[in-house]
Amino acid sequence: MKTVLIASNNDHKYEEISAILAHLPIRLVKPAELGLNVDPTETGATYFENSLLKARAFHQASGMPVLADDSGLEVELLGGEPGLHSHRFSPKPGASDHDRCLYLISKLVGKPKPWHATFHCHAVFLISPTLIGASHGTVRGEIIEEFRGSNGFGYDPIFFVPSEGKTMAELGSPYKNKNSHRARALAGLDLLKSWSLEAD
Ligand code: ITT
Repeated sequence: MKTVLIASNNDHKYEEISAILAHLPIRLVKPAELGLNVDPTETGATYFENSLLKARAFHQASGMPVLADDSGLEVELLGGEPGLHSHRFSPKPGASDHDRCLYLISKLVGKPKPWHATFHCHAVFLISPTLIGASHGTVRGEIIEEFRGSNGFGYDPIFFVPSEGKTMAELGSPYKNKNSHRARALAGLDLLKSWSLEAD
């Protein structure tokens, strides 16, 4: 079976990508399974550039086809912040997902509601330095002040999906893996689909 390396050190992403792509005849591995210690600095100016940068770094280290994902949350009232800085958003050293959510709420308290926000994901599938596919996905919602639900990761407990009346963390993986920014980006990754279905 064809094997693809997930170019991410975030185990939550690995779990979600594995579930989203479960219908494809490919085996996904994470860097730790190969003993890879690669942690590229995300210096790109866009999600695409960061995703490509991660894909190239993991491909260079492994020689394998790789699948990278760069994601972020853009809040309208904050001019699109935290965006590309979603992981490094909180000023607290060693900040957790919970700290990042609290910091985001603290930036919004007092501002008019609803606090519209959009998750973005740019996925890159790189087979070789010149054979690359990319796709972008988004999901719109609102940031809320209270934490609700225990599924997912990152900003999911405070990301409310109005059409469902629940946060992404309450909706859980069956919903998220069909409707998230990541699910939508991966659904558009035609090169991954065609390559996985080609005979060896
Ligand atoms: P890698 O770069 O190793 O893939 P990362 O966690 O740094 O892992 P990103 O830069 O793509 O990944 O994502 C930045 C942050 O955006 C991430 O740490 C979360 O806080 C948040 N985030 C991304 N995807 C999310 C999701 O599906 N649900 C909730 N928050 C998410």
